[in-house]
Amino acid sequence: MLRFLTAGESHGPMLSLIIEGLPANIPVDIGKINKELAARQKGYGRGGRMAIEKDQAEIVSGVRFGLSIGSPLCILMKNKDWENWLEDMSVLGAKTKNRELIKPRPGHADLTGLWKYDLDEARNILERASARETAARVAAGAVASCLLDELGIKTGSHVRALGSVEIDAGISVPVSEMNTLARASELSCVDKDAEEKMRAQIDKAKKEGDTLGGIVEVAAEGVMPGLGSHVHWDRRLDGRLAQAVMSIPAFKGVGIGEASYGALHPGSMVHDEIEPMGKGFIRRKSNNAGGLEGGMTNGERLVVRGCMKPIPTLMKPLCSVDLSTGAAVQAAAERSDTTAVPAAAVVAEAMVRWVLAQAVLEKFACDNMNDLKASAEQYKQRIIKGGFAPCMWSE
Ligand code: EPS
Repeated sequence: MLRFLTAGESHGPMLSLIIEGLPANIPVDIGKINKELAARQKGYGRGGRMAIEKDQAEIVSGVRFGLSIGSPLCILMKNKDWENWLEDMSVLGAKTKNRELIKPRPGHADLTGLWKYDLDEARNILERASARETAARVAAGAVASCLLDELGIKTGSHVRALGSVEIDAGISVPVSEMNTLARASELSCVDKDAEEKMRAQIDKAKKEGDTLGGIVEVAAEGVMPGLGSHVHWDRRLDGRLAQAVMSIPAFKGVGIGEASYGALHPGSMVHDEIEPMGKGFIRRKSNNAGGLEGGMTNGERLVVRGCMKPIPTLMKPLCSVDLSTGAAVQAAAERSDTTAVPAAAVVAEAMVRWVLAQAVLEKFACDNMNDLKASAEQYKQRIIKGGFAPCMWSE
């Protein structure tokens, strides 16, 4: 079983990641991991923290001479900001009263967290609920992509909406170009007109002490049919992708393919008709299902969208209660981002990569990359010989 754990507080010494279940002989590209970490850090609308950090992964186990060795892979990422928090985030030192959080922010984990964890102030909750943890997830997703690359599975991500601005609905970018285009944009937006409008909304929100959410899209191509399964609820890949993406801080909705279009139109306008292509291949006339039917990948492009709410730390704070006096006050405000939607696209892509790598290893359970490739190739050849293969394999 492929799994990962992360540890680390936002202003603690470092983030750590342990990945278990990775097959041997996967080329682990540290350059790729650091590139993804850098992509997560950028984005117009970020706050002061990203000017302090330069997220870098240090691989300390599980890799030898650039290849995974099948043992747990451990990555450490230092928080540069830690040196500004030495006393207030001390691991074993005496408790300080600085930076206590007693005015919980609506929309954040603060209030419920302190009830649940028996606290009188919410700093401990903020520290772990912070989206800082997503840096470790991005590293995990980058390692997963080292495996997916070997099988020809490519992913990409971009921002579809930010604030009330949406990109032109007709825009469809090939996965092979998606990250080149999106990452050349400060807002990970492939539509220049929309990008300018998004930027103006961010400027306005910042001036007003407000924050903005948005919609991100992740796509994958080269995904073989048959990942996931229809046979049980927790094996359906759409459900597992939704859980993974929904677990990103501030995400409140996930859709596969044209999810809301499908809900509002009749079946005749929604389902993706099947047609013969000749030479033993078949194709679809559309891809509203986003590459998933019956909880399984179907060989079409995989499309996952996630809706992110605005960040709950507002510089013009909302109503709250002072937990030391019970008085009505304004919620706590401290350094934060006006929006982190572009970063969230990178994080969502990491989570999709992770779930795909898990699903691949469930379908082709192997301890090393050569066996895995051979097993995937045998599966492909068996389907092609059957005479009705997906068009992704037609060349
Ligand atoms: C983040 C680090 C945080 C915020 C943001 C994301 O840094 P700090 O809290 O020190 O300013 O920039 O976190 C949140 C918006 C949040 O709600 O926690 C990061 O590394 O992505």
